[in-house]
Amino acid sequence: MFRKILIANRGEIAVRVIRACRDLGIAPVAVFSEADANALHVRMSDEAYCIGPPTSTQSYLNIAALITAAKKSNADAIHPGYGFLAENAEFAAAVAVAGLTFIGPTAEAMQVMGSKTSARRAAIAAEVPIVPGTTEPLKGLAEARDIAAQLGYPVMLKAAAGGGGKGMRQVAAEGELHSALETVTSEAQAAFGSAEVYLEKVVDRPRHIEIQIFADTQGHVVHLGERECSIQRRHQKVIEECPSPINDSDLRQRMGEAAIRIARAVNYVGAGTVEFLFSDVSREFYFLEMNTRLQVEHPVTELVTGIDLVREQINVAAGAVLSFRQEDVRWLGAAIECRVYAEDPENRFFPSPGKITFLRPPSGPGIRDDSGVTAGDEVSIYYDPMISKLAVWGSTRAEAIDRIRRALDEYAVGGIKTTLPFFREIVRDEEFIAGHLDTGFISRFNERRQEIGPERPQLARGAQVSSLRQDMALIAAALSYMRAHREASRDYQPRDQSKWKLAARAAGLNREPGRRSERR
Ligand code: MV4
Repeated sequence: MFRKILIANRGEIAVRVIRACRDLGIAPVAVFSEADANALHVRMSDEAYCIGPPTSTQSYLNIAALITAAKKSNADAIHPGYGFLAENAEFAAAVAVAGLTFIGPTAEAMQVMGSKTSARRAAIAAEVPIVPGTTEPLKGLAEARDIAAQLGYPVMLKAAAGGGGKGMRQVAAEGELHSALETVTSEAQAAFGSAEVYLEKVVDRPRHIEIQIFADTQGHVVHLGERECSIQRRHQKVIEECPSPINDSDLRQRMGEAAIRIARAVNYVGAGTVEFLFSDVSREFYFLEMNTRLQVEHPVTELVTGIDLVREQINVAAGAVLSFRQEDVRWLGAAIECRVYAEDPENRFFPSPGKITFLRPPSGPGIRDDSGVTAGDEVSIYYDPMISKLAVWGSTRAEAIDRIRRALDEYAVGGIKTTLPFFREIVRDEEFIAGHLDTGFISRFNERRQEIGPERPQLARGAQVSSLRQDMALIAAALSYMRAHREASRDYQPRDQSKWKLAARAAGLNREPGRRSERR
């Protein structure tokens, strides 16, 4: 087993990997940019190395600086987390060349899955259904026209080096094909350094359902069931669940076996996720892409299967056999996760950097909060503004929804805007409760919201609360706290607070403070 693991990441996922290291008795080594010198993941490690200026390209994406830190610390292995270099084959190869273990699949498996066209060819070889379309790069407009006509419009143009919704465009009719092809081709070249583009037929209102797989170096490959990730905003997942509300054990088995065949086709090792589009109408699923990393939403699978995916990643990377077999995997109850962002949902999800002045995460039965921050921390503009993942477990989906409602109401963050109020509305939405989830969920939800209007009608959407009113609310909250505290206390308290009361009454604050105020 490893003695020391360097974590080439930051934020909540670095904290998650540190926790797995502690559970295994392995010393975690942190790295940090100049902006993160005081970050939680640094404070939680025994040892930490500065790897450069705040900009990601100069720090968390700096392969040479990371390898230098790993060597200096005498680490045996590197865990990449997700994002940054997690799916970078060059990094995986550089780690191996430095004589260290990369906690993840081989560079070769990453390369095959990195190109969406070669991933589609791998799926065909594994006899897994893919979305109808091409598996070789398009050679030009004439070929694109022929194939699109065969597939039938609408079609989707996608960049082979893209993925996760980056570099794709829907084409409704042949008249739009020429300009769409030019746009996607030049965007692909600019964004990914590859102009390769392919075609897919559009799946109408699909669900995004993905299968967690796990493989060891001795040829054991298992699946841990599905996650439903259809609720997305601008191709970013917002809420994830396990199991999918449309799950039945037959579908799970068929998708799970398909995912295992794909993993075997590329000699996969470690944790991986096979994404499918699923049509409620036909109940067919189609391979979309494979993510060769631990995913943000892994906690919902952990809550339902009871398996620690990060610990298993480390075990497998150290050469151990998987600690469980397929028949040991049991799915119990339901889990739901919300990604909490430092963004203002009342202002088009604009980033809300700044100091977290107050933080009270929820707790209690079935609650898990994977956070990368504490009170007093600064949310900077340099990185993804996700500050935590709130995940809950319940014995049924209905119980999980009750718990996540309660947990979201308990969750209090001061100093910055967060997406918590947005989630409080979603988890009360009828369509969400009914499990009617597909790619159009968020836009339909936003339409419903506009019809109903804001939750608190006295405060129009986007309206600013003056700083005076905020201060008044703070004083009122303090007064209410003092009163409650005095009433609960056995100690004698002179009832001589009249100056405060008078001042509060004069200020028109003789009311209960709003219980959902985000600012404290
Ligand atoms: C699609 C699609 C419909 N047909 N491909 C791919 C990456 C993902 N983030 C969005 N992707 C889609 N690919 C074909 N052939 C629809 C989407 C899609 C989507 C998929 C799942 C969940 C939300 C989505 C929102 C917009 C588009």
